Amino acid sequence: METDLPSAVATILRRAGRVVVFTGAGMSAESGVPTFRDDLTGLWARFDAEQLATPEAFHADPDLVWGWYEWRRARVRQAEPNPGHLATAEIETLIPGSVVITQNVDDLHERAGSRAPVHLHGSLFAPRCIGAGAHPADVPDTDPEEGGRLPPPRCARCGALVRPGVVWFGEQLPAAALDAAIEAASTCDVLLTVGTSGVVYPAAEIPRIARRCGATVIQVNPEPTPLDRVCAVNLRGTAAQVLPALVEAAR
Ligand code: BV8
Repeated sequence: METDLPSAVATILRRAGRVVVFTGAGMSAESGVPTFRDDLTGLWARFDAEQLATPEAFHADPDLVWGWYEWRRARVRQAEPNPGHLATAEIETLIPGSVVITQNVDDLHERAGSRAPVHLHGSLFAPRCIGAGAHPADVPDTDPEEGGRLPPPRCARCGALVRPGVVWFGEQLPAAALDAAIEAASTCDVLLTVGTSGVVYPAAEIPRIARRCGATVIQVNPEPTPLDRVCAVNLRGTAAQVLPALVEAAR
């Protein structure tokens, strides 16, 4: 589908020295990875993600929560980066010094060629134990068809339960990632916010910080979000349609 971009957007991007691409779950939707607002299915249908993505849920029912994350990790392993991920990596090549900041816990930006995406909410691929040492854990891949309760493994070094390497609601974001994201947002010329509902904090502050520091904020989302009023331009389209058109225009 031809995406007609306001010509001003092409000029804004072409003149940008430093670009931040800030992404949410909508970035991976066209890779077949459900967004955070999508209804859960199967065993987890009676929950919403915000209930399961908490330390309390894991301690109350480790097998339910670990099974959910392993099923999501298996789904991501089966997914492929979409043209939006590839265009994002292309922006890093076209405009050196650009930074990808993601709220997503999948590895699709990396697999599309993005060099060092900043993961504000951790990763499905970095499980660790809940012991004092937070030891990284090697976890065998599971079959996505299984999709059920699964007892979390025990740490090979200290015997504590292994947990997903993500940031749950009520947990602090990794300080280094948050600092890097704030630094990038404070010093960029353009921030593209792609596929996020902009409701989870402090990540949702990132586009607002960029705007306060004088950057031009451009949103890519088929739906309106609370970020609309922060943006100079709201492109009502999907990541896989709009981002490749943006890159073409910026060449
Ligand atoms: C914390 C990992 C300190 C786990 C996630 C104010 C300040 C600070 C904190 C708070 C605050 N107010 C409230 C809080 C608490 C809380 C919070 O923000 N709650 C919300 C619900 C109000 N924040 C926290 O707890 C954070 N920690 O602040 O620590 C602290 C400590 C104790 C007490 C207080 C404070 C930690 C938050 C991290 C949670 N972990 N993920 C996992 O993945 O399981 S968050 C999770 O939801 C995602 O990672 C993502 O970041 C977030 C939002 O999802 P989105 O990415 O935006 O996706 P969503 O589905 O919502 O929307 C998709 C969008 O894409 C839609 O707009 C749709 O239109 C669009 N779309 C769809 N298809 C496409 C598309 N766009 C483009 N193309 C398409 N094809």
